[in-house]
Amino acid sequence: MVPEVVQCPVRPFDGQRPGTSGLRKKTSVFRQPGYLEAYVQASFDAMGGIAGRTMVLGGDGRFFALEAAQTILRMAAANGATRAIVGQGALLSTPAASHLIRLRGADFGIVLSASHNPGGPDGDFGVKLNLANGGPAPEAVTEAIHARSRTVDSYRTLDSGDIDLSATGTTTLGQMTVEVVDPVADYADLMAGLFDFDAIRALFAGGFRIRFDAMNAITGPYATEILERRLGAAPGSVVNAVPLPDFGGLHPDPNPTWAAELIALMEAPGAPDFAAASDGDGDRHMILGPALYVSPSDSFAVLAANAHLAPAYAGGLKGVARSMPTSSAADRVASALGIECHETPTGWKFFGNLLDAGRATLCGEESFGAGSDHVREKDGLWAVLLWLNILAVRGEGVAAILDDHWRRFGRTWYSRHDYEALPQEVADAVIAGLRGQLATLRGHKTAGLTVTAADDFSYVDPVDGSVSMGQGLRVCLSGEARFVLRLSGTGTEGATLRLYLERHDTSAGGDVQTALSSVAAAAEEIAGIRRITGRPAPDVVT
Ligand code: G16
Repeated sequence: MVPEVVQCPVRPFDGQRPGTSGLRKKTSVFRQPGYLEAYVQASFDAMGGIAGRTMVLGGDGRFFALEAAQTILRMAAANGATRAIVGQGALLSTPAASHLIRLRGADFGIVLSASHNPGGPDGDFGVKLNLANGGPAPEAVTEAIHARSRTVDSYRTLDSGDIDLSATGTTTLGQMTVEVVDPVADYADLMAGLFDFDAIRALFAGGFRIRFDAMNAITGPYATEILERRLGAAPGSVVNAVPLPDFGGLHPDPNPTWAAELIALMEAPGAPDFAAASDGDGDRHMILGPALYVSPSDSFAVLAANAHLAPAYAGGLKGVARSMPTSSAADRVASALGIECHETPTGWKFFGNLLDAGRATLCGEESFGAGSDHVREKDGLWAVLLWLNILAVRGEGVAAILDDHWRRFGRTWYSRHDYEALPQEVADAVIAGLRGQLATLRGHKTAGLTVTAADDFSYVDPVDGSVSMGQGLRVCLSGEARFVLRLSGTGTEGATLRLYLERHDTSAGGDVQTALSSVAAAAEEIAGIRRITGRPAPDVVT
């Protein structure tokens, strides 16, 4: 018997405005009766309805994802979708979901993840919407979802039970076909087509040692299949390899603070030749060499400078793009290569048009994200594989490659200081204080530096002309230095201030924080973060 479509009343919920990357809230907020349903119905309505459409569905396996997947499947069927392609166990990394949407010509995808935020009943949950190009819904759509969420008063669902997502195969839910697929296979095949797997295999066969920390999150099955099974890395190279609903209590954010164990391993004698970590949903990466942390901005610049060594990019890059707070290291590479370099607001959604229009091949962000036009999301394992391809072809280690890069392009010293979980009004006061000074800062001297320009970044998309205002406060300083201040759009507790520090020179060695001390002093003198917040130091330094 075909289950009945039912129309359930629901009240609109406040605050269903997608942030930098989808709607992220405490899991307990998402578990309120009707909360997920109201948001999903608003999303379907904002897309003009989903009748006759095909949806991809998956996520990073965090707590509440399986339940949410069943709810969304029932709603998709009741709203007239004809097909749902679901990762087995409701698992799909963000880049794999993006690939599946493109591969299967799906109309949209939903990824259940709060990315690098912790999971579990007391952690975070999130819903991301991607469109037919495989990329995150652009601002026009996320704003339409928010607008609809304020008026939605009912949702459509099926009067039916759960379906089995634990095994691959095809079934039906009402009139909708549900195809449960292996979450890893298509993505692994894509990677095999981009990179020189023979060269990487030879590298591992020659004794090259790698440690990949999947942080009990989604990349475990992908990394095990690709690195260990297909490329021959030693068994056990991938650690924390099973996705757990609460990430085993880990904070699945690949940075020196939250991947401290991996950092310690790489600092110790006998460290592997190369290490990497990824985040909750598999779109971020951190790269390490023995006693060496590669800043994400440098990682992106190195990838851009060496991408031609991988088969997929052997013909050269059409252009590169980076988010505004990301360091200018990649700009110098683009200039040497004679290719376009775009500066976008923070959020992968801003790269979509550039990738679709063939204006950029590689995109990167300071927040441990890099990717290419192979999908429309950043991609952690892709970055790791491109690094391995480069190491294999050049026959050099991470340190030698970085040293060579800095010799060629100079060094862009870079660090981000995060002040987390601040009372919203306190964080707003810091932002307002700096914004109020922007017009008069030019010529101001402090900490041996002079302000050369200051503004509130706005972006005009060169492809569709859309304008995004208020995307971060920039203060440029003499000596090729600058600082940037903005509020995070991905936190779920209070407000997080991000201070980005940068300075370029021709030296290579030394301590990053020391190299940036005058920029940090200038930022404090001008913006007064510690003075206003009363915090003696940042919570996280990357
Ligand atoms: C998301 C976005 C990225 C952004 C990052 C941090 O990544 O896709 O573009 O750089 O958040 O954003 P914010 O500084 O606003 O917190 P993810 O990996 O969390 O999806």
